[in-house]
Amino acid sequence: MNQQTLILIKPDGLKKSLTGNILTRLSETKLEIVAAKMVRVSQELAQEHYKHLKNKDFFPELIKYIRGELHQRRKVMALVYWGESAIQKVRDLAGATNPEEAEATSIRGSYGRITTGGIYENVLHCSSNEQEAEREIKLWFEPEEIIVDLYPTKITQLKSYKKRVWR
Ligand code: DAT
Ligand code: MG
Repeated sequence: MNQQTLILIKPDGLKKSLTGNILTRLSETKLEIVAAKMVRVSQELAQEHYKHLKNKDFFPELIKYIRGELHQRRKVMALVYWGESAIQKVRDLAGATNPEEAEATSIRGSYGRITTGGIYENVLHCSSNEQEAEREIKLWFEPEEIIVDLYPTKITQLKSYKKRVWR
């Protein structure tokens, strides 16, 4: 079954110059990239993305981490991968959430670490199921940023609309 999944290359992955390595590993899946961009993550976006973890002790640090406050890299790379069993293929390649438990050859096993402060720096995020993938893709991307139609859309008339354009 064809699926789509959200991937984020997290600030530690960017700081360690792992973007190329991670994309190369992901290309083993033969999935198709249907969207990609660099994002400066707002407090609101970070909290919404990780809302299922908001009661955890590590939540405040997790928000700082995904916003790049721990790596002086205030950006993540966001991508949508599409194809047969995309969610499981990417999860398998990514490895376990805890990088110390992740299989050594997985992406997190190869490049992740746990900081002395207990943060799981696991270099990438990937959606965990179809419902989460839909929620996350709609949170991170506008329909026109994705080159295929993944979910139903509608046209809406915006009354007063301000937009930044090239001067
Ligand atoms: P995943 O990123 O594998 O989907 P998750 O959604 O359960 O895992 O957690 C999101 C992130 O939160 C995870 O990438 C790292 C962090 N995290 C999860 N459990 C943690 C823990 N016990 N201690 C520290 N950080 C944790
Ligand atoms: Mg998750």
